[in-house]
Amino acid sequence: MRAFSAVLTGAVLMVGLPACAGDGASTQTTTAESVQLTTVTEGLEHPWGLAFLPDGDALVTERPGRLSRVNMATGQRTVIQGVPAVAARGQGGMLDVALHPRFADNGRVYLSYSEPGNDGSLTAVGRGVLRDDRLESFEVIFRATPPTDRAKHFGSRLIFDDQGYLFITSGERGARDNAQRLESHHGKIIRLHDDGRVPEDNPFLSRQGAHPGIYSYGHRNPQGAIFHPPTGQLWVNEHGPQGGDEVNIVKPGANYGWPLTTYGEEYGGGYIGPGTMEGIEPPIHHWTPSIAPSGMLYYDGDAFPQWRGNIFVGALAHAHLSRLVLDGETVVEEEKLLEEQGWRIRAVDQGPEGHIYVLVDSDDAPLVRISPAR
Ligand SMILES: [Ca+2]
Repeated sequence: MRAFSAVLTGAVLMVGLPACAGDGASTQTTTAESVQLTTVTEGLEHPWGLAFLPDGDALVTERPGRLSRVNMATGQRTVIQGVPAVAARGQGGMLDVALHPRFADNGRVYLSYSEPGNDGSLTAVGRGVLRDDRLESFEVIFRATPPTDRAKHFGSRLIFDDQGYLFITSGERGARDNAQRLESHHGKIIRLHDDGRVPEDNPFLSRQGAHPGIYSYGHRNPQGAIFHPPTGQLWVNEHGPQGGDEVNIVKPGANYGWPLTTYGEEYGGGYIGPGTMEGIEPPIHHWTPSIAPSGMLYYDGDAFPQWRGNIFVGALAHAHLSRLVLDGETVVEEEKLLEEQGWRIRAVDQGPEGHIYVLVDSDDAPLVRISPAR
């Protein structure tokens, strides 16, 4: 505990957010805010998902296969037992964690991960009951088929809506044509009941050969998801190829275009398709060049009143935290925060007191609290 106190003291930084260089009409500096960055815990190995528990602790996943409870006051971590084995290879491993909307009553914790198998790995989602730092009665409720030995583009963000439906963002696993094929779970948004059953009003139930869990298609590698409170709609972000990272508003049955449309190009250059096309749902925002967007947050806390209603997106390749200012469903301003830190940001979430938390992606990574400078 003493060591953690020292770490905490040494890690408190005062950071004035720098004016950001404009690289497009949508980028401008709007905030002269100063924030305090505090390392809550460190030494995490490629952390991926973050979920706050009702008691103020948080659950954090690490890609090699761990789920831990973090005491947010002391930084002390306790490894949760009873988690499934994962195929920790490439971009795969233990990925997201989410709590059931009625976690306080049922203790249910959901995990997405790459499940090992004879034919490679597949993105699986399962749930267990958290009891005394152990996940009990773990059961798989979804598998994104078919399995593949390509260890990338898992997607895997988990989010519940206010009716208790579970949405799973599923990447195309590096085989782009999968995204347009309704016989594949890859490159899709999936919508299920909390036990994995398919809702009776999913859009492709009557389509011959289509997987009934599919809610939308034509996605590449969606790794961030929020429910936009003013509209109740699901918003996701997804990695484009070279350029063409997107924010999309997810509508049932809609086609989001990959690989028929993209604002990006082949790695190293080369035409893939037009940015928009009849019958394709266009992104409401896109980044070219790519920032490699991962976790996403709709901020509605009290700690940063002028950021209420903004969307935050963690950027991996272009290491920063993107703050998007909205006018309705239009992004009108963007600010790049924490560029000086150079962090690949995997996840971003809002804590109970309205502070913002980010998970950094590296083999020796911190969980960082962003709070107002005092
Ligand atoms: Ca698209």
